[in-house]
Amino acid sequence: MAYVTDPALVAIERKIDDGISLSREDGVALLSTPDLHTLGRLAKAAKERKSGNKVFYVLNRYINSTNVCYANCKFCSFAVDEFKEKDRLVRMPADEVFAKAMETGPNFNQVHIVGGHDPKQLSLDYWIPLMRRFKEALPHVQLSLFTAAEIDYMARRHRLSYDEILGSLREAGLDNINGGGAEVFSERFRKLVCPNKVDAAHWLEVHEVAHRHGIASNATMLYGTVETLEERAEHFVMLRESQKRSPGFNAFIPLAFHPDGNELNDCGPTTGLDDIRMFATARLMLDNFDHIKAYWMIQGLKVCQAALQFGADDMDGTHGSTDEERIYHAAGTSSGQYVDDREFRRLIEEAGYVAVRRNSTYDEFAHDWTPPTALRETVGAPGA
Ligand code: V47
Repeated sequence: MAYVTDPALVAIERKIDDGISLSREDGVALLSTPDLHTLGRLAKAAKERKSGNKVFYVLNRYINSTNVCYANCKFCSFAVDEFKEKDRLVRMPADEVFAKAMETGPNFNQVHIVGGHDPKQLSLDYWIPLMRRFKEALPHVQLSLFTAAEIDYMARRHRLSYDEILGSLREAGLDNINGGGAEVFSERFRKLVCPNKVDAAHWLEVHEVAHRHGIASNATMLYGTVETLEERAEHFVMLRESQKRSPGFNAFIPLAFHPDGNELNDCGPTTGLDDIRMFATARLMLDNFDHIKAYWMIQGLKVCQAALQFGADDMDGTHGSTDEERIYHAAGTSSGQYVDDREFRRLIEEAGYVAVRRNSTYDEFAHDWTPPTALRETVGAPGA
């Protein structure tokens, strides 16, 4: 029998053993417990019940196609004012986004693209032909595009319902919606920090409608600014309820705040222990999510490797390039732009797990899988 030093965790362990979902109060207890050993033991066991000895990674290409954004979120260092900051402005024509994906070579399984609320780029006229072009050239590459905030913005601009816009995007090949834009669902937080962004109810609705169209998705929480532990715990409960109403979330990704160059700079960075608590609490609160992602670019490779002992079962992807990620690099991440897949395998095996290559929807591939020869010849030499 393991020794539990925090009495609050005794009742929580009993609930988990009985298959009872944890409450908001349990979430706060997990986020504040000094008993990290028990937290880790419970989260690791929960991970192993879901994904056994597997930990996932993906060969992917990451692109921020525009950094023009009119949302003005206080945590953001990425967005530019297109008139005042022309030297930092990135707004890629569709041909450039396509060429960047193609230069990765044929051997990858996901293209991940997010941008800003850019009125010139967030339109169906831009995205539908580009998505079709991707699917024609690289049918094995899943399209993980947009956040719910971008989809809400695009739907409002086109005066379309979520059902209509997501139907069109699915038809053009959208496989997965990225988890960003969730921030913290609390109304108090959103009013203070991101008042111009989609509210919680609409963020959840976009994902729920997407799931009904067969589009998978992820969810996130931005932690480490002005939110309370109660607000973090409530965010988990809201995600779990949404997953019950309309299943389709694959992974939850805790997003640690990065303070450089934004208005919340005084909050400072998160600590490694904050990060570890978030992975473990997410795993225990989100009992109807299969995957908790420790994204190397956000918490760094070493914290993410440690997170594998605290409930995480995914490290995200290679990124396949040198200069494409801007959200975290503008805000001061010290992670690079690219991780070789051999490095993921080493980190995962050192942690005692089996490394499994995946795509956005967690289909599994052999590490040395390559697309059929005919496709390789049309696309070019194997890369990434
Ligand atoms: O919504 C912005 C966050 C998100 C900062 O689905 C920041 O696999 C920390 O969609 N410090 C967008 N976070 C990124 C996104 C994403 C990220 C990782 C994985 C997935 C996935 C999707 O980035 C935003 C916001 O929450 N963000 N600025 C910052 N300074």
